[in-house]
Amino acid sequence: MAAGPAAGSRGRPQRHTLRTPDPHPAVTPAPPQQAEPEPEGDSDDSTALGTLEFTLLFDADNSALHCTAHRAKGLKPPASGSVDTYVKANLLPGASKASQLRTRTVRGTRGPVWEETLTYHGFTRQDAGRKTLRLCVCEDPRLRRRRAPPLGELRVPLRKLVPNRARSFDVCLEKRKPTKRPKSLDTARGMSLYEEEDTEAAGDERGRILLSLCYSSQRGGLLVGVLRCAHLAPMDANGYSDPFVRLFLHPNVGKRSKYKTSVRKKTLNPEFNEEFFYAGPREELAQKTLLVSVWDYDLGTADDFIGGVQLSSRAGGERQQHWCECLGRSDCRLELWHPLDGAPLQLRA
Ligand SMILES: [Ca+2]
Repeated sequence: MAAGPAAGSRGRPQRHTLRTPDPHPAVTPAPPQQAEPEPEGDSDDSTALGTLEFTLLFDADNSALHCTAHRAKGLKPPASGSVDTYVKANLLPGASKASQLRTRTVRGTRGPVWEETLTYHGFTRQDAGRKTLRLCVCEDPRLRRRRAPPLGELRVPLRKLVPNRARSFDVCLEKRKPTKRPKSLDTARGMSLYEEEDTEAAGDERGRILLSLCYSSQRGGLLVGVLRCAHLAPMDANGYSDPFVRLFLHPNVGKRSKYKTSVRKKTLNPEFNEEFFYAGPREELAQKTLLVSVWDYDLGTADDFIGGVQLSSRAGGERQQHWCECLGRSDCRLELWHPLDGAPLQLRA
């Protein structure tokens, strides 16, 4: 896939200005009848749609991207006249419900103040190097049948972020650019592919899982933590999944080998924080294979497989490192994000 910014993000009159964050942000939106002043010194097309103030923080240690939407100014009212707005965030390429976050709606003002932080969990340095954040200011569609186009949008290539340092922006909104329609609309699954313009990187479309491993010398066994998943593939018609995770340690003859987490309903970014225990000597466990699979729970029919990952001393890459480092010593807890494979898990001989 292309590592550069999303198409069309170059050479636009977009201004990313560094500013000191306001320690006492105003929290009261302007009254609806009061017109917002236009941004000063600029009345050309670049400011016609208004501006958006936001702060980005890439927390590299916790693999999280925080986007705080502060406020918009000078929004252009739609034909209907009312301005009830929220901010929608997507990571490109691969915009989908799995990577979509939104703020609450602020009603009746061209200068909405949200002061709300949206967080992408499982956001890695690799993501920062190749992803672009798209922020759209949208009308609340609740009372409208058709979804209106956004009032304006902007894009930030995330490779510019310095890890662990907050950066504030005050950027002019632009018109949504026309995008190519995909060849086939998967409407049966309700996937929001209509606004797709980029394809997801191969091997990342199933989502990822955060696992912790620790060999406990006190308890004499391996503790496996299923912490959370991120950007899971949607399997249900509503565009979401009802995920749960299965664990299987192989071979584990005569001992408990299988576990599963509880089901999290209607989410693509579930948090589990559940821990499971496999008894046995460290050297013996190190020779086994842990199969981790994520499933979409379906009432009355077979559950759908979303993706899986296999950890063992023969797995290769980070899957092998994670396993070997935690079983190579005692009482060392390591957390790591693993991308999920879409192919069903098969035990290697
Ligand atoms: Ca389901």
